[in-house]
Amino acid sequence: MRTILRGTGTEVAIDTDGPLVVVGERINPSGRKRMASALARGDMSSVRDEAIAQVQAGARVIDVNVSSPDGQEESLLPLAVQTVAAAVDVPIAVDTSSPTALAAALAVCPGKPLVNSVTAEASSLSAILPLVREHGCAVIGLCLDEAGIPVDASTRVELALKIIQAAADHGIGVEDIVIDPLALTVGADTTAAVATLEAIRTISASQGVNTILGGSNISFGLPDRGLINRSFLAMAMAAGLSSSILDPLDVEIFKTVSACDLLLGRDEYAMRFVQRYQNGWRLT
Ligand code: THG
Repeated sequence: MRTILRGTGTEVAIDTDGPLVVVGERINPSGRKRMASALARGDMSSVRDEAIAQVQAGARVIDVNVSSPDGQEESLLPLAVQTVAAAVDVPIAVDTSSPTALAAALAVCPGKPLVNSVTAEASSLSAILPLVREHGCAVIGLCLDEAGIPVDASTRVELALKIIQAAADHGIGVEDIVIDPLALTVGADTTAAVATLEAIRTISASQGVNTILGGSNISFGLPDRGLINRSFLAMAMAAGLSSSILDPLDVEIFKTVSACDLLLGRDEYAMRFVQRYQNGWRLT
């Protein structure tokens, strides 16, 4: 299945049979004090610079998250989306939990963005899906509801089905849905990774739908988080993961993605792997 996204100049397909689509995560003030204070001043220079750097490093979609405790998201998100669209030609993932900020951002976002995200909560489905339909976007469906993130895989699969059904009721096709099964930390519960991998396997096999994982929650509270994150990504790709929100400037994670694409038969003649190696793991 192919989920088509469009930027101002490029079309990207998240494809259950294709290489992993890397969504750049770096436009996000959480844990980045410098970006947070620039955003609070309405200074978009770091947003522009991070968009350009991530595309140069191989990101094919740019996630834009400007959430902050002091609110302003309704004015900052459209501004950040316009800044990214002016700086790079790739599709944008509009990352917000605020329906009003989302509506304002979609009104100015060119192409066909990826809405990040809707949950299986009734209030989220009814607020977000009409916007997705109206603007002809694709949408990430998070496997959580009023009770939170289910610990087991089978309840996450049920929530994925609920989102797919609700989207169909709003006239949104399954090809425009990307399911995020979410990851809890293995530091708190050593069955956490297995549950997420099982959810990816079941959702992609039974529905044929595209999947995405973000963040690095899996390793929270543990040492050598990069090692855990890269190992988990390799396993998730083997389970059928088709896209991931990650830091493309982290060369080690980018190398893992390239090696796994090759090992999963998604890099004919090892062309991309060899080319990236020859480029010193820079540029695609
Ligand atoms: N699923 C979906 N969307 C998401 C997430 C997800 N969006 C947000 C998040 N999770 C993915 N994005 C980030 C962005 C930044 C970081 C992690 C995930 C991050 N920031 C460092 C910190 O907080 O310490 C800053 C480190 C640095 O300066 O480089 O780790 O799961 N659909």
